[in-house]
Amino acid sequence: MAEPTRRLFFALWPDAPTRSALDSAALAIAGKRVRRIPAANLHVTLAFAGSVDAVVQSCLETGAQAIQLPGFELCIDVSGHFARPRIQWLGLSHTPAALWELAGALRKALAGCGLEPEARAFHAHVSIARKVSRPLPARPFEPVCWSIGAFSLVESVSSAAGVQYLPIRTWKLEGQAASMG
Ligand code: 2AM
Repeated sequence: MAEPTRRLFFALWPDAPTRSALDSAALAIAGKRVRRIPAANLHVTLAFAGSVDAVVQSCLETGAQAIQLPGFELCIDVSGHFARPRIQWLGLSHTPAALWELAGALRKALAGCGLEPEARAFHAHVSIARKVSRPLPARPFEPVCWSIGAFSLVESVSSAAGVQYLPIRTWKLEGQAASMG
């Protein structure tokens, strides 16, 4: 019998005020006529593992545990569109070096567990609406600045009701911001 698997990814998982601010920004961009991704699902993917068994999950957790990087601040202040997956997103006009480092370290951890390297380059974003064929017109929104003190391993669970993301483990980053994220 095939091993049971879980669909996993590493992410920046917003605290409640950040989630609410991201949802307000998403509403400002998408308006009410576009079906938005539910507020509870908003996040920044750092590295995508896909469907993995318990052995690989444990390897990923060991890899994540070994990461020693500082906390940092980021500001989500732009919106854009990915044409092929038809996603409208919120993103950053400036990606902090610490965020590149964290995403890079997690991609290395994935590779160390035998997973295929990701085909796409890291592009920090929060998906806000799917099945958007053309970029939504630029509209002003209040930038969302976010203290990143931790990152999470998240499970994607699909059901008839839709997809749900469940953070299953969180690791703190070093430094002052660690207690805030
Ligand atoms: P998206 O928001 O750009 O769609 C859970 O599915 C998360 O993992 C989503 O944030 C999604 O990114 C990302 N994801 C899904 N499939 C992926 C893939 N094949 N490669 C990289 N990231 C992926």
